[in-house]
Amino acid sequence: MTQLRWLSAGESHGPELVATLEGIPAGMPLLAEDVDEDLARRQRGYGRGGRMKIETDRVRLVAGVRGGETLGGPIAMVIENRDHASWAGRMGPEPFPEPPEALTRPRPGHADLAGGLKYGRRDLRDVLERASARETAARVAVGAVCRKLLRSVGVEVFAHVLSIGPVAAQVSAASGGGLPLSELRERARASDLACADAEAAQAMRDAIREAAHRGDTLGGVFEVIATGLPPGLGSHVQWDRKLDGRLAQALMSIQAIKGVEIGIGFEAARIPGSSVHDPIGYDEGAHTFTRPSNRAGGLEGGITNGMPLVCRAAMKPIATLKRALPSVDVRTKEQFDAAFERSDVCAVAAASVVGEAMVSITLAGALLEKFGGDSLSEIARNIDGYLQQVRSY
Ligand code: EPS
Repeated sequence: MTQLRWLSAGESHGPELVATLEGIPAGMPLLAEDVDEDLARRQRGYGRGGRMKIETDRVRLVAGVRGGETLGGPIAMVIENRDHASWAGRMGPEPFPEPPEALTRPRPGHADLAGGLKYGRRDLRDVLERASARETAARVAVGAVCRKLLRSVGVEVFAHVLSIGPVAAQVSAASGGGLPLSELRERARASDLACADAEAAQAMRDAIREAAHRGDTLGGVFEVIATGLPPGLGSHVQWDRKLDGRLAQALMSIQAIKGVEIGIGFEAARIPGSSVHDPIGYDEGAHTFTRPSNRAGGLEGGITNGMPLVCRAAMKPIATLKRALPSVDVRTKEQFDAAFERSDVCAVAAASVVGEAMVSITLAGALLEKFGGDSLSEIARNIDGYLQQVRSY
């Protein structure tokens, strides 16, 4: 069994973000531009703040790739934080000549206070620098490599935004909203809010603009879909091998995500079983089982069933508010408004790209567990053999 492992490191205003990824087979074509495309998509979105005007995220592949192909060893990637240049004397590993001004007014909803208490830091910058969603650039880099592996075996992963604040798009793959998945993907790709419903996207922009005027922020819901998955990824036999549980953890670990659904999710709790479960048919010609609906979202018993995988994640509004909420200075215990430097008003479109990355990483891990080999050709052979077995079932 091949195990996919990865870690990220880096502070939001430190010199660089770093990611290492192990388990990707040898012989997979990989260029920096494959990663940069996803990094650029993570930076867009109506409602992003000033930081995205400073950064132009690009990856440097520093290990595990030679001549445009993976070697089978750990892949190491570096993304520069351009903004680091303006943090001289306040960020970086060397002792500071003068103690930098401490950030002492925690933002409600951010990691500031809980992290400060836990790690015993009185300058809350020591917490927020790592808690910041800037870290998601590293996840997107890891996800882009995993996406490349998935694509080489016919699996596509994409996301689209379903709602922002009170405004909802009138499309969904899980509820069979009508749009073919390829069109849903194309429309979402073309939208600055990753929303496939152009009319709703306009209303979302209006809502974001109004929130910005009020000094407020907005959250939303995005959906991640994976097509081309073979049946049989994940397993029912042990709790930590169930793919639905692993996907939920992967999505919930994204900064500001407060809820995850698979298939019709919470809706399944409100309607009878006969309206929830997807009937099973068989196509004699194609030697394949068929499902007229996909309310399960492609997973039964924690195992992929051959239908598209559909997950949704709910993002809370960003915790850094221009019109700050009441807070307490951790040194004096006096009541003050929370700290504000700058912030995004809405980052749901960006989070949807991070969602794609986290789903891609999870699926690549499950794929390698089932078909793992040391080279891409070995994996392709293993998949072919298994699919023959499935067809003759
Ligand atoms: C982000 C970079 C951050 C924030 C945002 C996401 O940069 P800065 O803190 O320098 O403005 O814009 O992070 C948050 C909203 C947060 O609460 O941490 C990025 O690269 O996505």
